[in-house]
Amino acid sequence: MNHRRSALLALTALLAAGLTTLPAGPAGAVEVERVRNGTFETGIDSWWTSGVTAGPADGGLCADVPGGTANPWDAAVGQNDLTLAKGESYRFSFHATGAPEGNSVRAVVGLQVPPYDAYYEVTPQLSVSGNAYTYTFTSPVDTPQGQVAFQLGGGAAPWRFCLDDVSLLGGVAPEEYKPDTGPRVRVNQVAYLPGGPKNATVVTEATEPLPWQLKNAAGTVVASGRSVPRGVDPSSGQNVHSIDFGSYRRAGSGLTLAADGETSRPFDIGTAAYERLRLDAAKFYYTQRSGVEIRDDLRPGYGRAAGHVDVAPNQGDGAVPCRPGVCDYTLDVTGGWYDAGDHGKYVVNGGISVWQLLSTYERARLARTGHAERLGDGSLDIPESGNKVPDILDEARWELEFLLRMQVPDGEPLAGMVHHKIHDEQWTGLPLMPDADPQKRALHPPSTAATLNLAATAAQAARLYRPYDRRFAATALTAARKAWAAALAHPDVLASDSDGIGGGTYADPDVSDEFYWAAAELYLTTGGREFRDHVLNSPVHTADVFGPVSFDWARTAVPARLDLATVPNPLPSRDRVRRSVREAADRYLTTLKAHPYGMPYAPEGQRYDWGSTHQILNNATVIATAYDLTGSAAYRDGALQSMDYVLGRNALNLSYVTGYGEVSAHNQHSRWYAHQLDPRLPRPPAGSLAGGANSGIQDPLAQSKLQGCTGQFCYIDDIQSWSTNELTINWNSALTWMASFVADQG
Ligand code: 9MR
Repeated sequence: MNHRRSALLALTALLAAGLTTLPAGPAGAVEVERVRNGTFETGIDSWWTSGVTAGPADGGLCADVPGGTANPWDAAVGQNDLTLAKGESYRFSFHATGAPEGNSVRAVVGLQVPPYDAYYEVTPQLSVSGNAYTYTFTSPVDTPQGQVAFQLGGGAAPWRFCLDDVSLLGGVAPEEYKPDTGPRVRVNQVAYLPGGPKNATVVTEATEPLPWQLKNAAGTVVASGRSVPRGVDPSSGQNVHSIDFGSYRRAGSGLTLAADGETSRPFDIGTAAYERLRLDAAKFYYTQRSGVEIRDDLRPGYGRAAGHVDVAPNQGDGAVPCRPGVCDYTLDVTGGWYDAGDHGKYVVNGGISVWQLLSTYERARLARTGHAERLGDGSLDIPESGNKVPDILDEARWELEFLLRMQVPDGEPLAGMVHHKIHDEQWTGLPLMPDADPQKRALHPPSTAATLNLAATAAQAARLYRPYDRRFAATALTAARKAWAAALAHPDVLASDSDGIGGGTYADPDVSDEFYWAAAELYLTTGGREFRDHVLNSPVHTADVFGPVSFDWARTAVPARLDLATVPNPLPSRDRVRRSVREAADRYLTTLKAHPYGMPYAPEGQRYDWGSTHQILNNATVIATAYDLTGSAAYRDGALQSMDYVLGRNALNLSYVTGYGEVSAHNQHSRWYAHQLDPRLPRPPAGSLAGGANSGIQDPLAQSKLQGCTGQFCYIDDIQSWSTNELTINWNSALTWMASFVADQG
């Protein structure tokens, strides 16, 4: 399990004074003050300072903060040894000033020892005249080693910080988190296609049909009808109706839908937004690149120094050793994409992401409605634009080159296998620019899954790059064959599910689907009998592989089926493969039709998966592929309708794609798009998909706000919620595929 560490300072407390008991709080609970000498009556007793010149002043504590430090925690004041109780709510308050104007303090309640978990943190901007700040949170843990810290570093210029009236009051009433869900009429806030389905959901107490009106931007009613009561939706717990206004087909912008006295957020009817989204979703990858400077002229506001290129404080990816005892060589594993909001690079997640970007292109070339030229050279504004190679292939190659570097060199015992991942030794805090990561990097052991991911994607690359770069295609195919042979020789080397310190585990106990996928891609590229036989003899070939979640980084049988079904090939049982895709699409359509929010996703017990938005899009991809195979409008409409949930037709009335829709996720968990924590940093770029509702709520922030949440409500647009609100390469690849499909239907 991964844990995001927020670096607090482990400094020894000076004094441990007694606790003050205050009058009884709500419901008879006793309110207990945890901070000692919070009003600085006795100077700065009980407080530690680090990297600042601090002392008593103006009845409080003032600190002169030097300029030019790298991290917030390089200059700080705080207090240790505070007892926190799991499930108890605390009111954290203080008074602070900052001069000159515009400086921020990162105020954290967390763990004083490694791994420095932050249980609560805020970064208010301070004023010269001063303000009182008050927050309530619930502790996710029991610990006697709680810490309050005020982190002040990271700024270029020196400044002065003053603090008073610090309090951490236990036993207060928990603050109920109520998301602001806006109007009860829920629509796709971006756009419906003129010739596509148009559906909405109304949250209402009403049990009888309600009248609705569709209005144009001028407020004129252009269509009307009656809603369909759908009862209580188990994925949200809400009583809902659905509205179908698909018979209205005129393009326009700023339309709204009114029902039950409420008016939806505005939306368009048109294709333009999807043409933009297809590119923005794919442009996401350039700014995730490791090992190269991001050019501000190509991504205004997003330029940054190259990360992990052996320039201090980075320890670099140029010559990375293995974890102790794993190998005695080093590898140059520069390049690739950062996985998500962390600085790790993981082969199995890189694999599915590359596959999906390449498949976006391959589909656009092969499908009746495909427009490969829209992803062509010059489409994505990347450094390679203008090299006569489709930009989406150039972008995927950035990751492929990295995957190739992860292969164990010839002459080593596991030659041909592929290292599972490379990442930091410890989890790092937020924000942290890639070039500022001071951690040691290490290669983790090779795994059969990683090896087969390289085999599959390098084989797929070989057929797609051949027209543009024969040498690269040949290199890729050689590596794919070598990986395949190595995987056969070492068929059960699994990544450890406890290897999750400093990076995600990406452990997968079953690699039969990875074997099937790699064999399928090698077969499609080479026609080789060995690969064909493996496909035909694999139990995965005849199994029902289309579950409630069709595919993801750990479930790779469906990618194989989709490619065997769509990429021309003479496989003997190909009809059955194609039928399996159609039948699966029928099932996802049944789910979609039964769902009052119109999505092809109904996990067992409404337990939403980590990254549920991309699971919905991946299920939609199966439906879309059935359309490509058959041309049947029911599949096309189902795939199109699936986008609605992601773009706003949901219980939270929120688009999960940054910059798309009137209200969209924009605080995704990322170490460098950390605007929420540091106003000088940008938000995620337009077109970044948030992971979305996750019933597991594994992070402390989500645990404190979302305990007991139902399905769709298990989400919060907060940078600290890494389990519900991260951005990742494998989620944006699902968005890229689907956005491209939808744009092609315009
Ligand atoms: O997407 C991954 C999810 O399927 C796993 O359950 C989870 C826990 O291992 O990890 C997710 O992946 C994260 C990875 O471990 C580290 N980088 C960020 C990824 C997205 O949160």
